Amino acid sequence: MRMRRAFFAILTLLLGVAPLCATEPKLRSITPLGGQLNSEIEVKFEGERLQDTEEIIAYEPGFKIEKLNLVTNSIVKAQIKIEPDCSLGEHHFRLRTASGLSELMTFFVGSYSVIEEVEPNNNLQKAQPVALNTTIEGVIASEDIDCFVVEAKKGQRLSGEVEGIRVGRSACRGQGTHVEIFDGCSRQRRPHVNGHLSAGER
Ligand SMILES: [Ca+2]
Repeated sequence: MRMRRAFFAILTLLLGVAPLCATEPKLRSITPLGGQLNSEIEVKFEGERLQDTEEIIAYEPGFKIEKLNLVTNSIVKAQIKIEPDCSLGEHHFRLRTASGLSELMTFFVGSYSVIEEVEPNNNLQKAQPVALNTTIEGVIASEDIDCFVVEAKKGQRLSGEVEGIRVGRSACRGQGTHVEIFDGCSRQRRPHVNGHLSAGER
């Protein structure tokens, strides 16, 4: 009799927990992944059960949510102002809905204007032309090569930086970033200069 009571109590507890988990918001992505300092951009949050979003929580100062638009159950759009005093680098956003908090997602703030990567750009012949002092945003779904071409004068210093974040541990295991610079005329690889070019991942 004591055993039957114990079984009944555990079953009731499990049945009570299941509906609570199903109401929590699920945040899968933020696009764009970053923005320029002192600008206003539209940011799209995609996931599940986002229809009752009430707030975008920014964990660092420097963001002003101008407008919140609940598009569908899986898409929320927000007009976000990146204030002049916002710090450069990685920031963190989370959605608060009437039924819970979403996962934490990262958002990068840079000093340059942001453009999207355009595929195909997998070899030097198809390199995407970009202006200097530009941030290029893209997503690596699997192994990929991205080529970009910039115009520079002889002797001009060129600095490049890669910031990458893994989305899902198992799908991206072993993934890394690597940067090479080629001379546009001779197509010869140029040696890296210490401190001027870096690639990183987390
Ligand atoms: Ca590519």
